[in-house]
Amino acid sequence: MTPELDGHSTGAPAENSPFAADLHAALGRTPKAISPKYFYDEAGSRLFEQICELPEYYPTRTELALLQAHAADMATQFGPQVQLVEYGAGALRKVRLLLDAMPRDGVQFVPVDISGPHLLAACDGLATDYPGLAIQPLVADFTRPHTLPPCPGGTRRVGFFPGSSIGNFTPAEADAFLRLAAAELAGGGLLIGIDLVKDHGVLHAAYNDAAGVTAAFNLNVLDRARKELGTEFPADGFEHLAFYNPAYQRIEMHLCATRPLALQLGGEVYTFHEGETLHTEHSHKYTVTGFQALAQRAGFKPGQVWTDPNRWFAVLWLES
Ligand code: AVI
Repeated sequence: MTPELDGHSTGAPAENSPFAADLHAALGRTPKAISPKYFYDEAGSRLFEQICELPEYYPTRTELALLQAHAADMATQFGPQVQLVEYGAGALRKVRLLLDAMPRDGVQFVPVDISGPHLLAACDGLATDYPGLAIQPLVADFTRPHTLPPCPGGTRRVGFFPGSSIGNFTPAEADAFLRLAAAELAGGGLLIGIDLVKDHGVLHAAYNDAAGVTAAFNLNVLDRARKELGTEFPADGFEHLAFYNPAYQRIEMHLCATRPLALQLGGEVYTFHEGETLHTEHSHKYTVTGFQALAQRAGFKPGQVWTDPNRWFAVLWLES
């Protein structure tokens, strides 16, 4: 059956934007899938902050507790003179725990993030709280080739990639990032946070919170399309779907059509049958040894590991 036209574009100015191009590609492929990077507009970033505070969402608080408890031990892996590179720097909250454990005059801090305004605002705050700290922000997509500031002689370059953000990469993307990092951190190392495979009920709850914040975060992709592209996706046309897929060791998030839909985007019509989904995110869970093997293939030598008593999350030191 051909559904009636449920959404139409009002011809908003951003129709030639990368988001419009990616949304066309996402809706045109089978199965339909879009990059999770489109979650993070202003509203999505605020919703993600709220997710981090949810009782069911354990990764943020577990990683913070690990950093709080072991920052001094982690910092001893780095050595006294360090160029500390934070990948996907964001709000610069977690790195403060490391900086507090490092000799102030031995550190050059290089936060790398694609969002210039956010990065610079976060650096202003850091500079106020850490006077004298050498901060050299770099606005760049850290998953693509980029040029870091030179590392002075006698200084080790150390990467920091917290938050289990690597879980949102496909296995091929994770491998490509680790290879790139191993090359640019040669002679130093990488401190990385990963979310571990665990009881499926715990995982399910973390992505299906009772307050519905994760659902709002997922559905925000459609709000963003409405705001930026003028596409009138019907509010009741999709619902949040998140489940653990053991075959891939990952949580999958989807937007699931509640009925047959026909959506118009910039002159194209895309149909959904009832129950068909737009795949919006995967969040891979690792075992420590599985991740170490991945890192080893990319050129790292596994070092110390810090985990919580439940073994829900791990911070790994990888020598390069
Ligand atoms: C950013 N990233 C590590 C989060 C995760 O858990 O995969 C994003 C997220 N998606 C839903 N809740 C949180």
